[in-house]
Amino acid sequence: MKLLASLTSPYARKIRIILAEKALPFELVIDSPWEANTRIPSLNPLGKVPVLLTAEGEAFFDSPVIAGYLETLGAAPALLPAGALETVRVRQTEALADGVADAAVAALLESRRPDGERSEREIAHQFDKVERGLAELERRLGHRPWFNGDAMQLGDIAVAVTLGYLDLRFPDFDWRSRHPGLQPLAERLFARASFAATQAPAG
Ligand SMILES: N[C@@H](CCC(=O)N[C@@H](CS)C(=O)NCC(=O)O)C(=O)O
Repeated sequence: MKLLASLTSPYARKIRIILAEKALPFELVIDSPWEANTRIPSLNPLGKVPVLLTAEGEAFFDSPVIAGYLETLGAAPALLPAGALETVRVRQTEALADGVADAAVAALLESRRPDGERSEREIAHQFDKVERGLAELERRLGHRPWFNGDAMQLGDIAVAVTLGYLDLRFPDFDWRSRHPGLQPLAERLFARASFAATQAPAG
């Protein structure tokens, strides 16, 4: 099994963490869709990482689909519950966390546009999504240790990965003081070996 990923993608990090938590062997192939010689568009027509290549040569994308595939391999710990409705609820947490990451990525790309092309209005529009998304995640978590069920699941991983991405790209945003209710869960997950081993390189 091969995972094509960039080292800074939050979606790819989510998958690397799942692979580590489940101790599934895989080869990490570093590829960036922004590089001229990238293989990504030949495997994913959307031209995005991550892409998972199975041992049989099947390509899976995007990250929620890859997470679903990895669950079918049956390796412990289960990161999705047995029940269909409970699974939808975990997927909702994941979708909200991924959506916050989508908005943060869009804000970053906009902020990197040259002077005269950059829209501060667009950046603010994306940060409204980040802010609303984090507020809703904080509300949903309340004082519980996990978003869904009584053990770490896919939703918890997705949320912590998104918060880690905000630390990487927007350290001044300071989600900890804006949404302190998310901090205990995030710090617990950041301390896990799977998170430590997949931290993005600085820069
Ligand atoms: N929904 C996708 C998002 C993947 C994504 O946006 N990846 C970014 C890197 S963080 C990418 O490859 N962008 C290249 C592009 O949009 O052309 C997923 O969950 O896998």
